[in-house]
Amino acid sequence: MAGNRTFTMIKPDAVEDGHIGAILEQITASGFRIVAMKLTQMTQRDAETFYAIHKERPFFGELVEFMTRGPIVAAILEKENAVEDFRTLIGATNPEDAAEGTIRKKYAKNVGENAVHGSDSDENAEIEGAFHFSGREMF
Ligand code: 3AN
Repeated sequence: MAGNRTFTMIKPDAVEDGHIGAILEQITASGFRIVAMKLTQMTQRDAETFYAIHKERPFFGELVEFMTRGPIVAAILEKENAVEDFRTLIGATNPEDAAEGTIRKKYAKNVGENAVHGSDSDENAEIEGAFHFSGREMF
């Protein structure tokens, strides 16, 4: 199955703003199948572990605070070339640089509160999916 799954989160800003339905509609209309999904909230320890790769970055504290402030939707998605195609669908990290029609262009507020996460490699998709879901939650 390598290469056809990615992991996403609809982040607290987009959940607070009521965009879960619209974002899921755009994801499924773009050909992604939902393999696993839940509404959940990350603890401080969860966020520090999930984003450990960024722990030396100046925005780490802000990132952890933001990602834990409210519920998120976590999901595993399946499609051929999932990681790359999903990164294209969500657009650039900074919504100012994101292409027209992308999820971040439509719903992100700024580079920190940027509405959605998308894995950046097949390896990270696997790690991130396994962080949030057990095998019996994947379909
Ligand atoms: P992406 O999510 O597009 O892969 P990364 O991996 O560079 O972007 O950053 C991970 C997360 O850290 C971003 N989704 C964003 O929420 C946050 N982030 C990135 N750069 C900044 C920044 N300059 N200031 C605040 N938060 C940031």
